[in-house]
Amino acid sequence: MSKVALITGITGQDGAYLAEYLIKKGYIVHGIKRRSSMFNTDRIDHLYQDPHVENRNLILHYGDLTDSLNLTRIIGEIQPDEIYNLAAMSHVKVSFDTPEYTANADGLGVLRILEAVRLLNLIPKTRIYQASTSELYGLVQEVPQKETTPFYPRSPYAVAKLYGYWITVNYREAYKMHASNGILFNESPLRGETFVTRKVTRAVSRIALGMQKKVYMGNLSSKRDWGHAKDYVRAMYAILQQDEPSDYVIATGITTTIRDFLRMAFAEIGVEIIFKGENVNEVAVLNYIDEKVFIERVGEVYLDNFRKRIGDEVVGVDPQYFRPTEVDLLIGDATKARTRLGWEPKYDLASLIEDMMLNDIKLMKKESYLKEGGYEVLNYFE
Ligand code: F7E
Repeated sequence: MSKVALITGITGQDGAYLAEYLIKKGYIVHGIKRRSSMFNTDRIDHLYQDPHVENRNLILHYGDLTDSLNLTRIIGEIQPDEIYNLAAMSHVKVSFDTPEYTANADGLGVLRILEAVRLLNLIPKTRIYQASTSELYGLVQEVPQKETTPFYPRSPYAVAKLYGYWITVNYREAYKMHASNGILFNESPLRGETFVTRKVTRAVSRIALGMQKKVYMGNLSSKRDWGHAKDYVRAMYAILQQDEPSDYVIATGITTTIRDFLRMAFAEIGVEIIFKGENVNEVAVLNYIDEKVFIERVGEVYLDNFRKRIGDEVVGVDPQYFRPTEVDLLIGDATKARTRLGWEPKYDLASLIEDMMLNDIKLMKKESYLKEGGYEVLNYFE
């Protein structure tokens, strides 16, 4: 008998990687997606199966973390062995504009899942993974951050996630649930376009192809510990395979500024940028092209135009991207995950950026119609 998993947030970055990973392990994967008037399943289209296919291993349900009846019905019907709660309003800046919805989905949504499992008498069967976040550390109380580091959330998003974290711990202790938190620090080519890493790799690709002149950023000095979501979904799975539930930090242990991330993304296509000025007047200027690398990564046809841009400003600062309260520094210590789960990341920051840049150059070429070619079938783990 195949194991059954339920993934909330299956259409998101981590949901898509996890779905593919679990299907490859022989699971039947159910996913919850929100109804939208536009298609919102791009990231899992390669896994999609027509409802008329027999013995499907991917089944999607409409639902929402704000709807208890819906969640309880789905969990009751499919009786999952494992639930991965990855759904959330996940944009930190947007959470300042939609704080009540964020609290409802990201905080109470966790309670709804835990309660559904309890009320349906599924505690002995169903294991739960709660997607907690490095944003919980906020105004960091310790460097690097580990499982015992006190939390100090700095956004409505992180405050809602704090409730999600503690209600998971509370249900574990009160009702002996196999419920665990993963405190993750993660990115990938599937990252939404408005998060900083993807915004950068997308913009650098568009600048290289002549589709965009400049990118406007927020706080260039904040530091993040970025790892590849592909590595991180392996940790989620491993957490639920443990005999005892527990909470784990999953991180690379390396922290980098947004400024350096920009430098590295440009370097990936053989381009050197130089930062000048300070605060809102800070800019980055195109300084040098290693033409051999540019041709290899971007293509010879784009070089002439790009050469003319040496000396141009390609990065500026726009205060609209500043946050009312910022998280300045995140760096995780994943020693517990390494020792107890045997988890090791395969990607470092350079290979993560390489993966993101290759993907975005390809995507942007398609978008600009400068290169022909149909959509490729993606297999993230091949
Ligand atoms: O910002 C700075 C920004 O929006 C990272 C979510 O997935 O990861 C994410 O939260 C940093 C911040 O992600 C821009 O001020 C500068 O310091 O990519 P982000 P986040 O806030 O770290 C954690 C793990 C989660 O759980 C969250 O759900 O970059 N920054 N300039 C910028 N950020 C954005 N978005 N755009 C800029 O132009």
